[in-house]
Amino acid sequence: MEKTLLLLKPSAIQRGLIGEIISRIEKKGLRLVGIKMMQLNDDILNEHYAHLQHKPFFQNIKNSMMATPIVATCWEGVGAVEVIRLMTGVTNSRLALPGTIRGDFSMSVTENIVHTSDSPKTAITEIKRFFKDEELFDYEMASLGYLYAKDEFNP
Ligand code: IDP
Ligand code: MG
Repeated sequence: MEKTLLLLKPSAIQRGLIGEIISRIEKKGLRLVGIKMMQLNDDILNEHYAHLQHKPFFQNIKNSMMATPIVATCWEGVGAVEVIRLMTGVTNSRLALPGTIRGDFSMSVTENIVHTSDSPKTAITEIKRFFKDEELFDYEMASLGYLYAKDEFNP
């Protein structure tokens, strides 16, 4: 099944939103397969935000991501990348729709609460960046038969 990365940024930690956000994803029906607290540094952020390295705000983003530890989470489900991306909302939180994480909890572009992988290909690279193989778990989810119909997911 598809996996995706969700990082709770320092803005989520400082705003007291860790539980709320994890709870939303849990209730939606994704399976939590990895979770840990980490202090990010320049090296990992240069890699993670390489697509923004020439932007004038690059250092600001990195500083924002290093301000406190973050909580890295990995989730699994059918179409997990798209589902969590939709639940995240657009980058500029002021334009993110109500009901999304950014739309409900943030007024900022930079301090926008979460990072979420934007495609299945990116998700694979990003999960490897933040989790070792042994930090990801495979276990039976008792609710699976009620989360999906047999023609949607049949292990
Ligand atoms: P995403 O997080 O919605 O995928 P990206 O374009 O990948 O957005 O940008 C990564 C992060 O960089 C954003 O979540 C946001 O924190 C920050 N960022 C992106 N664009 C801007 C900007 O124009 N000004 C300030 N910060 C930005
Ligand atoms: Mg992105």
